[in-house]
Amino acid sequence: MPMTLARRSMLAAAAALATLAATGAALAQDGITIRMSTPASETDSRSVALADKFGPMVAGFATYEPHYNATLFAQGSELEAIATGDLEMSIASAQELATFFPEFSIFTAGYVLQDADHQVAVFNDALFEPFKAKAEAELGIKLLAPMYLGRRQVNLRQSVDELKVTTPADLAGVNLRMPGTDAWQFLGKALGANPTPMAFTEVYAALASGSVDGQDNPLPTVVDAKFYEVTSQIVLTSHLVDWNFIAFSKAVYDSLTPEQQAAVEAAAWAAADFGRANQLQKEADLVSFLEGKGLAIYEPDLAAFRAAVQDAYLASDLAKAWPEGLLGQINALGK
Ligand code: KDO
Repeated sequence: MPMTLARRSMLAAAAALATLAATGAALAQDGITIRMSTPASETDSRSVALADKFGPMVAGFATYEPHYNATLFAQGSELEAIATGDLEMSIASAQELATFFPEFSIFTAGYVLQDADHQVAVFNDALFEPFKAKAEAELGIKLLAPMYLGRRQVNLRQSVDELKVTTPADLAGVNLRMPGTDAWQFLGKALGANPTPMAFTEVYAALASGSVDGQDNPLPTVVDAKFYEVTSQIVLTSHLVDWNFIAFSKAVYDSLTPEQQAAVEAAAWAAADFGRANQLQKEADLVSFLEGKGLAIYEPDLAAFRAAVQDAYLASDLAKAWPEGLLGQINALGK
Protein backbone atom coordinates (compact mmCIF):
# COMPACT_ATOMS: atom_id res chain seq x y z
CA MET A 1 0.00 0.00 0.00
CA PRO A 2 1.65 3.34 -1.02
CA MET A 3 2.47 5.65 1.86
CA THR A 4 -0.10 8.30 2.78
CA LEU A 5 0.64 11.96 2.01
CA ALA A 6 0.70 12.73 5.74
CA ARG A 7 3.30 10.04 6.35
CA ARG A 8 5.41 11.23 3.43
CA SER A 9 5.19 14.83 4.70
CA MET A 10 6.32 13.65 8.14
CA LEU A 11 9.26 11.86 6.54
CA ALA A 12 10.19 14.96 4.52
CA ALA A 13 10.21 16.99 7.74
CA ALA A 14 12.30 14.31 9.45
CA ALA A 15 14.73 14.42 6.53
CA ALA A 16 15.06 18.19 6.96
CA LEU A 17 15.81 17.75 10.67
CA ALA A 18 18.32 15.03 9.80
CA THR A 19 20.07 17.56 7.57
CA LEU A 20 20.59 19.91 10.52
CA ALA A 21 21.76 17.07 12.76
CA ALA A 22 24.13 15.66 10.16
CA THR A 23 25.59 19.07 9.36
CA GLY A 24 26.33 19.64 13.00
CA ALA A 25 27.63 16.11 13.54
CA ALA A 26 29.83 16.14 10.46
CA LEU A 27 31.31 19.54 11.31
CA ALA A 28 31.90 18.42 14.90
CA GLN A 29 33.82 15.27 13.96
CA ASP A 30 37.00 14.62 12.01
CA GLY A 31 35.35 11.90 9.94
CA ILE A 32 31.84 10.56 9.56
CA THR A 33 30.63 7.00 9.84
CA ILE A 34 28.60 5.74 6.90
CA ARG A 35 26.43 2.89 8.17
CA MET A 36 25.10 0.75 5.33
CA SER A 37 22.28 -1.74 5.98
CA THR A 38 21.33 -4.55 3.60
CA PRO A 39 19.54 -7.92 3.80
CA ALA A 40 22.27 -9.22 1.50
CA SER A 41 25.09 -11.39 2.81
CA GLU A 42 28.71 -10.25 3.15
CA THR A 43 29.67 -12.41 0.14
CA ASP A 44 26.96 -11.09 -2.20
CA SER A 45 28.49 -9.29 -5.21
CA ARG A 46 26.94 -5.98 -4.22
CA SER A 47 28.25 -6.21 -0.66
CA VAL A 48 31.73 -7.16 -1.88
CA ALA A 49 31.74 -4.31 -4.39
CA LEU A 50 30.84 -1.73 -1.75
CA ALA A 51 33.42 -3.10 0.71
CA ASP A 52 36.20 -3.36 -1.90
CA LYS A 53 35.52 -0.12 -3.79
CA PHE A 54 33.24 2.30 -1.93
CA GLY A 55 34.86 1.90 1.51
CA PRO A 56 38.46 2.53 0.45
CA MET A 57 37.50 5.44 -1.82
CA VAL A 58 35.86 7.40 1.01
CA ALA A 59 38.34 6.34 3.71
CA GLY A 60 40.02 9.77 3.71
CA PHE A 61 37.05 11.36 5.42
CA ALA A 62 34.58 8.61 6.30
CA THR A 63 34.40 5.17 7.85
CA TYR A 64 32.29 2.80 5.80
CA GLU A 65 30.40 0.49 8.24
CA PRO A 66 28.42 -2.27 6.47
CA HIS A 67 25.70 -4.27 8.25
CA TYR A 68 24.70 -7.46 6.39
CA ASN A 69 21.80 -9.94 6.59
CA ALA A 70 19.39 -7.22 7.78
CA THR A 71 21.11 -7.22 11.20
CA LEU A 72 20.83 -3.42 11.60
CA PHE A 73 17.50 -2.69 9.85
CA ALA A 74 14.89 -5.15 8.56
CA GLN A 75 14.55 -5.49 4.79
CA GLY A 76 12.27 -2.72 3.53
CA SER A 77 12.77 -0.41 6.54
CA GLU A 78 16.09 1.13 5.42
CA LEU A 79 14.72 4.06 3.42
CA GLU A 80 12.68 5.33 6.34
CA ALA A 81 15.73 4.90 8.59
CA ILE A 82 17.79 7.07 6.23
CA ALA A 83 14.98 9.66 6.04
CA THR A 84 14.89 9.94 9.83
CA GLY A 85 18.68 10.18 10.16
CA ASP A 86 19.14 6.73 11.74
CA LEU A 87 21.06 5.29 8.77
CA GLU A 88 23.32 6.74 6.10
CA MET A 89 23.17 4.23 3.22
CA SER A 90 21.39 1.18 1.85
CA ILE A 91 21.11 -0.99 -1.23
CA ALA A 92 17.56 0.07 -2.04
CA SER A 93 15.05 -1.47 -4.45
CA ALA A 94 12.61 0.16 -6.83
CA GLN A 95 9.96 -1.96 -5.10
CA GLU A 96 10.75 -0.25 -1.76
CA LEU A 97 10.72 3.19 -3.40
CA ALA A 98 7.37 2.32 -5.00
CA THR A 99 5.83 2.07 -1.52
CA PHE A 100 6.50 5.82 -1.18
CA PHE A 101 6.10 6.84 -4.83
CA PRO A 102 3.82 4.58 -6.94
CA GLU A 103 5.36 5.74 -10.22
CA PHE A 104 8.56 3.85 -9.30
CA SER A 105 6.65 0.63 -9.97
CA ILE A 106 7.42 0.95 -13.69
CA PHE A 107 10.98 -0.11 -12.79
CA THR A 108 9.65 -3.17 -10.97
CA ALA A 109 7.54 -4.45 -13.87
CA GLY A 110 8.39 -7.81 -15.37
CA TYR A 111 10.06 -7.91 -18.79
CA VAL A 112 10.64 -4.12 -19.03
CA LEU A 113 14.35 -3.62 -18.21
CA GLN A 114 16.24 -5.73 -20.74
CA ASP A 115 19.78 -6.11 -19.36
CA ALA A 116 22.50 -4.45 -17.25
CA ASP A 117 23.37 -1.90 -19.95
CA HIS A 118 19.70 -0.92 -20.22
CA GLN A 119 19.62 -0.31 -16.44
CA VAL A 120 22.61 2.07 -16.67
CA ALA A 121 21.14 3.86 -19.70
CA VAL A 122 17.81 4.36 -17.91
CA PHE A 123 19.43 5.53 -14.68
CA ASN A 124 21.60 8.08 -16.56
CA ASP A 125 18.83 9.31 -18.86
CA ALA A 126 16.86 12.54 -18.31
CA LEU A 127 13.74 10.39 -17.82
CA PHE A 128 15.14 9.26 -14.46
CA GLU A 129 15.81 12.76 -13.12
CA PRO A 130 12.27 13.29 -11.71
CA PHE A 131 12.62 10.00 -9.81
CA LYS A 132 15.94 11.03 -8.26
CA ALA A 133 14.52 14.49 -7.47
CA LYS A 134 11.47 13.07 -5.71
CA ALA A 135 13.52 10.71 -3.54
CA GLU A 136 15.73 13.65 -2.55
CA ALA A 137 12.93 16.14 -1.91
CA GLU A 138 10.54 13.86 -0.04
CA LEU A 139 12.79 11.29 1.61
CA GLY A 140 16.11 13.08 1.82
CA ILE A 141 17.69 10.23 -0.14
CA LYS A 142 20.15 10.49 -3.02
CA LEU A 143 20.13 7.61 -5.50
CA LEU A 144 23.83 7.55 -6.41
CA ALA A 145 24.14 4.63 -8.84
CA PRO A 146 22.33 1.50 -10.09
CA MET A 147 23.50 -1.90 -8.81
CA TYR A 148 22.87 -4.87 -11.07
CA LEU A 149 21.17 -7.66 -9.12
CA GLY A 150 20.45 -9.92 -12.08
CA ARG A 151 17.83 -11.86 -13.99
CA ARG A 152 15.29 -13.26 -11.55
CA GLN A 153 14.38 -16.92 -12.12
CA VAL A 154 11.72 -19.18 -10.59
CA ASN A 155 13.39 -21.62 -8.18
CA LEU A 156 11.23 -24.52 -6.95
CA ARG A 157 11.38 -27.36 -4.41
CA GLN A 158 9.37 -29.68 -6.66
CA SER A 159 11.30 -31.96 -9.03
CA VAL A 160 10.59 -31.62 -12.74
CA ASP A 161 8.86 -35.00 -12.54
CA GLU A 162 6.45 -33.48 -10.02
CA LEU A 163 6.11 -30.10 -11.75
CA LYS A 164 7.42 -29.05 -15.16
CA VAL A 165 6.80 -25.35 -15.83
CA THR A 166 6.12 -24.32 -19.43
CA THR A 167 3.60 -21.47 -19.11
CA PRO A 168 2.23 -19.35 -16.22
CA ALA A 169 -0.70 -21.80 -15.99
CA ASP A 170 1.76 -24.37 -14.64
CA LEU A 171 2.47 -22.12 -11.63
CA ALA A 172 -1.20 -22.07 -10.60
CA GLY A 173 -1.43 -22.97 -6.90
CA VAL A 174 2.35 -22.81 -6.42
CA ASN A 175 3.16 -21.01 -3.15
CA LEU A 176 5.92 -18.70 -4.40
CA ARG A 177 7.74 -16.59 -1.84
CA MET A 178 8.12 -13.00 -3.00
CA PRO A 179 9.50 -10.02 -1.01
CA GLY A 180 6.92 -8.17 1.03
CA THR A 181 5.89 -5.06 -0.92
CA ASP A 182 2.83 -4.74 -3.18
CA ALA A 183 4.97 -4.47 -6.33
CA TRP A 184 6.63 -7.81 -5.54
CA GLN A 185 3.34 -9.49 -4.74
CA PHE A 186 1.92 -8.27 -8.04
CA LEU A 187 4.86 -9.76 -9.92
CA GLY A 188 4.30 -13.13 -8.25
CA LYS A 189 0.64 -13.09 -9.30
CA ALA A 190 1.52 -11.99 -12.85
CA LEU A 191 3.76 -15.08 -13.10
CA GLY A 192 0.69 -17.20 -12.34
CA ALA A 193 1.66 -18.22 -8.80
CA ASN A 194 0.24 -17.61 -5.33
CA PRO A 195 2.75 -15.13 -3.83
CA THR A 196 3.67 -15.33 -0.14
CA PRO A 197 5.30 -12.22 1.38
CA MET A 198 8.46 -13.04 3.33
CA ALA A 199 11.72 -11.36 4.27
CA PHE A 200 14.81 -12.51 2.41
CA THR A 201 16.50 -13.79 5.58
CA GLU A 202 13.63 -16.23 6.22
CA VAL A 203 13.59 -17.83 2.76
CA TYR A 204 16.10 -20.66 3.25
CA ALA A 205 14.28 -22.03 6.32
CA ALA A 206 10.90 -21.72 4.56
CA LEU A 207 12.17 -23.71 1.58
CA ALA A 208 13.77 -26.31 3.86
CA SER A 209 10.54 -26.79 5.82
CA GLY A 210 8.32 -26.72 2.73
CA SER A 211 6.27 -23.80 4.03
CA VAL A 212 6.79 -22.30 0.58
CA ASP A 213 7.17 -24.13 -2.74
CA GLY A 214 9.73 -21.78 -4.18
CA GLN A 215 11.28 -18.37 -4.48
CA ASP A 216 12.59 -16.10 -7.23
CA ASN A 217 16.07 -14.65 -7.37
CA PRO A 218 19.00 -14.44 -9.77
CA LEU A 219 21.35 -17.44 -9.97
CA PRO A 220 24.12 -15.75 -7.94
CA THR A 221 21.68 -15.35 -5.06
CA VAL A 222 20.53 -18.98 -5.34
CA VAL A 223 24.20 -19.94 -4.88
CA ASP A 224 25.19 -17.32 -2.28
CA ALA A 225 22.14 -18.08 -0.09
CA LYS A 226 22.53 -21.84 -0.75
CA PHE A 227 18.91 -22.13 -1.91
CA TYR A 228 20.12 -24.95 -4.19
CA GLU A 229 20.44 -27.13 -1.06
CA VAL A 230 16.67 -27.03 -0.53
CA THR A 231 15.29 -26.80 -4.08
CA SER A 232 15.24 -29.05 -7.15
CA GLN A 233 14.78 -26.89 -10.22
CA ILE A 234 15.22 -23.47 -11.77
CA VAL A 235 12.87 -22.24 -14.48
CA LEU A 236 14.76 -19.66 -16.54
CA THR A 237 11.88 -17.17 -16.78
CA SER A 238 14.22 -14.12 -16.51
CA HIS A 239 11.01 -12.35 -15.54
CA LEU A 240 12.74 -9.31 -14.06
CA VAL A 241 16.20 -7.96 -14.86
CA ASP A 242 16.46 -6.69 -11.34
CA TRP A 243 18.42 -3.78 -9.94
CA ASN A 244 18.99 -1.91 -6.71
CA PHE A 245 20.16 1.64 -6.05
CA ILE A 246 22.93 2.87 -3.82
CA ALA A 247 20.75 5.04 -1.56
CA PHE A 248 22.61 7.70 0.43
CA SER A 249 21.54 10.22 3.05
CA LYS A 250 21.11 13.68 1.44
CA ALA A 251 21.66 15.22 4.86
CA VAL A 252 25.09 13.62 5.16
CA TYR A 253 25.92 14.32 1.52
CA ASP A 254 25.05 18.02 1.95
CA SER A 255 27.31 18.22 5.02
CA LEU A 256 30.36 17.19 2.93
CA THR A 257 32.75 19.43 1.03
CA PRO A 258 32.42 19.47 -2.79
CA GLU A 259 35.54 17.30 -3.03
CA GLN A 260 34.10 14.78 -0.55
CA GLN A 261 30.79 14.75 -2.44
CA ALA A 262 32.62 14.02 -5.67
CA ALA A 263 34.50 11.20 -3.93
CA VAL A 264 31.23 9.67 -2.69
CA GLU A 265 29.76 9.81 -6.22
CA ALA A 266 32.87 8.27 -7.77
CA ALA A 267 33.02 5.58 -5.08
CA ALA A 268 29.37 4.66 -5.66
CA TRP A 269 29.88 4.25 -9.41
CA ALA A 270 33.13 2.33 -8.92
CA ALA A 271 31.26 -0.11 -6.68
CA ALA A 272 28.29 -0.32 -9.04
CA ASP A 273 30.50 -1.02 -12.07
CA PHE A 274 32.67 -3.55 -10.20
CA GLY A 275 29.66 -5.35 -8.77
CA ARG A 276 27.85 -5.44 -12.12
CA ALA A 277 30.81 -7.06 -13.90
CA ASN A 278 31.16 -9.69 -11.19
CA GLN A 279 27.43 -10.46 -11.07
CA LEU A 280 27.24 -10.85 -14.88
CA GLN A 281 30.21 -13.25 -14.81
CA LYS A 282 28.56 -15.26 -12.04
CA GLU A 283 25.30 -15.50 -14.01
CA ALA A 284 27.29 -16.93 -16.94
CA ASP A 285 29.18 -19.45 -14.79
CA LEU A 286 26.56 -20.70 -12.36
CA VAL A 287 24.22 -22.73 -14.58
CA SER A 288 26.79 -25.55 -14.78
CA PHE A 289 27.57 -25.20 -11.06
CA LEU A 290 23.90 -25.59 -10.15
CA GLU A 291 23.41 -28.50 -12.56
CA GLY A 292 26.38 -30.08 -10.82
CA LYS A 293 24.41 -29.72 -7.57
CA GLY A 294 21.62 -31.77 -9.14
CA LEU A 295 19.16 -29.01 -10.06
CA ALA A 296 17.23 -29.22 -13.32
CA ILE A 297 17.59 -25.91 -15.15
CA TYR A 298 15.52 -25.15 -18.24
CA GLU A 299 13.77 -22.45 -20.22
CA PRO A 300 9.97 -22.32 -20.24
CA ASP A 301 7.85 -20.87 -23.02
CA LEU A 302 9.31 -17.37 -22.64
CA ALA A 303 6.86 -15.84 -25.11
CA ALA A 304 3.97 -17.11 -23.00
CA PHE A 305 5.48 -15.71 -19.78
CA ARG A 306 6.37 -12.38 -21.39
CA ALA A 307 2.87 -11.94 -22.87
CA ALA A 308 1.06 -12.88 -19.65
CA VAL A 309 3.24 -10.69 -17.42
CA GLN A 310 3.18 -7.65 -19.71
CA ASP A 311 -0.59 -7.92 -20.16
CA ALA A 312 -1.05 -8.13 -16.39
CA TYR A 313 1.00 -4.95 -15.82
CA LEU A 314 -0.63 -2.96 -18.62
CA ALA A 315 -4.06 -3.77 -17.19
CA SER A 316 -3.01 -3.05 -13.60
CA ASP A 317 -3.60 -0.17 -11.20
CA LEU A 318 0.21 0.02 -10.93
CA ALA A 319 0.40 1.18 -14.57
CA LYS A 320 -2.05 4.01 -13.84
CA ALA A 321 0.72 5.69 -11.81
CA TRP A 322 3.22 5.55 -14.72
CA PRO A 323 3.83 8.96 -16.36
CA GLU A 324 2.43 9.13 -19.90
CA GLY A 325 4.96 7.93 -22.50
CA LEU A 326 7.54 6.79 -19.95
CA LEU A 327 7.35 3.10 -20.89
CA GLY A 328 8.04 4.01 -24.51
CA GLN A 329 11.04 6.14 -23.46
CA ILE A 330 12.41 3.24 -21.40
CA ASN A 331 11.94 0.78 -24.26
CA ALA A 332 13.67 3.18 -26.66
CA LEU A 333 16.83 3.04 -24.49
CA GLY A 334 17.00 -0.74 -24.84
CA LYS A 335 18.12 -2.98 -27.68
C1 KDO B 1 14.66 -10.64 -2.20
O1 KDO B 1 14.25 -10.39 -1.05
O2 KDO B 1 14.35 -11.65 -2.89
C2 KDO B 1 15.64 -9.64 -2.81
O3 KDO B 1 16.22 -10.17 -3.99
C3 KDO B 1 14.92 -8.33 -3.13
C4 KDO B 1 15.95 -7.30 -3.56
O4 KDO B 1 15.35 -6.03 -3.79
C5 KDO B 1 17.01 -7.14 -2.49
O5 KDO B 1 16.42 -6.61 -1.31
C6 KDO B 1 17.63 -8.51 -2.19
O6 KDO B 1 16.63 -9.44 -1.81
C7 KDO B 1 18.61 -8.44 -1.04
O7 KDO B 1 19.63 -7.50 -1.34
C8 KDO B 1 19.22 -9.84 -0.80
O8 KDO B 1 19.91 -10.29 -1.96
